[in-house]
Amino acid sequence: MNPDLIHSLNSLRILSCDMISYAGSGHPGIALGAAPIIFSTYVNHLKINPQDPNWINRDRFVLSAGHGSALLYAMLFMAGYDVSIDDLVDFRKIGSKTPGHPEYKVTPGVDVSTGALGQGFANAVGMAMAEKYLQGLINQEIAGQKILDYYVYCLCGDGDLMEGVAMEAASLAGHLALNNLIVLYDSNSVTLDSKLNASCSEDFIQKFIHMGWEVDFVGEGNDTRKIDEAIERAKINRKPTLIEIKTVIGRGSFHEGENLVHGKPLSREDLLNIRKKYNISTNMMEITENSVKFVRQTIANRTKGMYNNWKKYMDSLKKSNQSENLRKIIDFLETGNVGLTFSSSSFKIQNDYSEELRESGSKIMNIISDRSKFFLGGSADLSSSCHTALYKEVGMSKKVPTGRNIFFGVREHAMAAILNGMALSGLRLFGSTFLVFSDYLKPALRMTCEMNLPITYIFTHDSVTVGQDGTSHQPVEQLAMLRTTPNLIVLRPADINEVIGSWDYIINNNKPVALVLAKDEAHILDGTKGSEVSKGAYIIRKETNKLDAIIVSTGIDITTSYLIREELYHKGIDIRLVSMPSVELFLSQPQEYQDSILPPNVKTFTVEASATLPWYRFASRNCAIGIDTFGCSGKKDDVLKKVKFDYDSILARIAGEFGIEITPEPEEQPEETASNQETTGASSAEPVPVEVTTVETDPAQPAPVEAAPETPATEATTEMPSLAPTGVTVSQETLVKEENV
Ligand SMILES: Cc1ncc(C[n+]2csc(CCOP(=O)(O)OP(=O)(O)O)c2C)c(N)n1
Ligand SMILES: [Mg+2]
Repeated sequence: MNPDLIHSLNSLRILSCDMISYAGSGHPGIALGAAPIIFSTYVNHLKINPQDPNWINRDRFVLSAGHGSALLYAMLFMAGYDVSIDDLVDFRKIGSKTPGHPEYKVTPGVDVSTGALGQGFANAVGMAMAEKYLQGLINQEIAGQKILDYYVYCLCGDGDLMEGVAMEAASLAGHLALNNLIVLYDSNSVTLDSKLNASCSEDFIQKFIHMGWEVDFVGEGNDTRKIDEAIERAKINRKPTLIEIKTVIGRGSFHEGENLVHGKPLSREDLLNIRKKYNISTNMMEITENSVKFVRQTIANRTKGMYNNWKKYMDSLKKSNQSENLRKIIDFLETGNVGLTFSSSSFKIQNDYSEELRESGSKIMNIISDRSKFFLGGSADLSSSCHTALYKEVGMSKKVPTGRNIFFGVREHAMAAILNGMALSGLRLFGSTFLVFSDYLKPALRMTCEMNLPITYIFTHDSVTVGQDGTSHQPVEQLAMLRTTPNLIVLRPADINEVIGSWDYIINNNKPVALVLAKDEAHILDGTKGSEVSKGAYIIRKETNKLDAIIVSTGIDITTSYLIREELYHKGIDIRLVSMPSVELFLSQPQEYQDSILPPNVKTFTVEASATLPWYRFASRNCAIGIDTFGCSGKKDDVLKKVKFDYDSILARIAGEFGIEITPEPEEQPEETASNQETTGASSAEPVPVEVTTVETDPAQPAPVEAAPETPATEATTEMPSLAPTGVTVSQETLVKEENV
């Protein structure tokens, strides 16, 4: 073998181990064992330009085994990225370019944040899907296009392959035949705690074959030629490829082959020992010029032509007569412009509008989807329940990679991790499931937030009112979980006005968002405004004379709060009603605004059908009204009564705080309505009107000074328009009239 290559490879090993010992923490096992894999990939295969790390047609490299960060950073330095020896010295220090595990947008050359095992693997699947999608769009414009033809490489370990999320994603990758995906499996049969066989005895090769992958095997992970050959074979496969490469963890160290070397810096003696074994005579954190030169030159010789030719090709394309579509695609690739404009101010909604919120959500996202091909998404097998299908679009498949409805299957966790991978290509994405199952995808949603990716999670069936499916389907604590996730904007709109406002926020702010929608019907409420959603909270019904108290409420629960507010007004309690579609957005407003909506020292109630924990920062003592127990299987109204979140119970609690005792009406068996019988399965084509209770006013009380607006409760039940949920263009003619767009 080429002695320069061997010297460079060994220098990479030593430098990585130096970094770890210098920092006092890190993972030398993978650095010593998997160095030949990463070295071969960078030096002999990746189509990259270290001087242009964001080149849109670069091959992507995902270090799913993120604990190998030192190895990656040392490789990036040697390859010529903007990472210096000083940056390597700063490994794991605050503010450095070289954090403990790879972080997106921190280190040039790092395409995605990894470290939580399994995520990177699934991100790589998403990246490969995004490329297929974009390639498909370009292919419709130019045959034999060369704008995008990159591979996604992923280096993973035993730990990644044990994680469920990787398996979910691998299953979908096989199904979609993502032949642009090459996974390099650092197979050392050792993990952090023990040998792999203490917990795992399956045959990954067989497993992947059954999931529709090509598989390959390299028996000696130190043999870069064999690794090269396997990668060359993988490039021409018609399926995704897993290359199992047998390595020895901590190769060369006193503890090679043992789990001890996985995550403990090598001792001074061991650093000297490996220097001897690998024939490297540098001091700590030093590297020979020759080794760096060899790597940089080999990469440059191999890739310079590719890069320059691609540039020339793009220049000539841009000078040629491009179709409008191609122009948009090139603009998207170069600037990230997804060509979406959306403003809540251009919508006018009928006063008597009424429909399930998930359906309102569906209409708006279908309007958005008409405007940009860079907007797409899917569901973990619940699009017909969440109403998140793009009606004019087809499903994404192996044959039709341009399908804009992604069938993720019942794989919530992979859905979110794949969305992350796809979003890294600049696409605007959404994914849907029931709110209760947001727990299934939390680790990937967390990564969405860490990386600040503009993904919209649409969580429907947002409270115990899902009813008869029972506790497994009734979210209680999920909103608290979402609201405690940093950098996530949680939006729980009250009616279609706020749904439109939510999408306005989503489209114009590029943030990770959880859009939480009720399955229940929502009448439009007097006072709701789409334009106020971005402020997080606003007054929808002001106190009439004097401010006795405030009710803060969200989502569908505002309807109940509204009725209670009116009833209490007639009992002499003057309440301000505040809609708070987003706690996070409200807290980001200037203090003055916050105080104008929620003046300090005013008795404040919060009303939301979910865990009360997030509300204590606003609610007065004993005034956070919510649900802190699991629900139960039963009809919606019965469930609400059982968890004491029905109209009467909430009214009695608030009134009780003012010394007014309200005796709930004798319990009646609620009538069987179609709405509370419906299960969480796909909804019927004809929405069914819900019954609305009429509020009795108390004639003994003085009439309000200011006439109360007509409340939804006093309106007759609105006959809802019929909307076919699938395969039909959503008509906006009578329901949502958009102006000036
Ligand atoms: C989701 C997750 N769980 C646990 C860890 C902690 N952890 C980091 S590496 C590792 C062992 C991984 O084993 P393997 O992939 O075989 O890596 P190797 O020891 O061979 O380097 C564990 C448990 C993690 N980073 N992510
Ligand atoms: Mg291992």
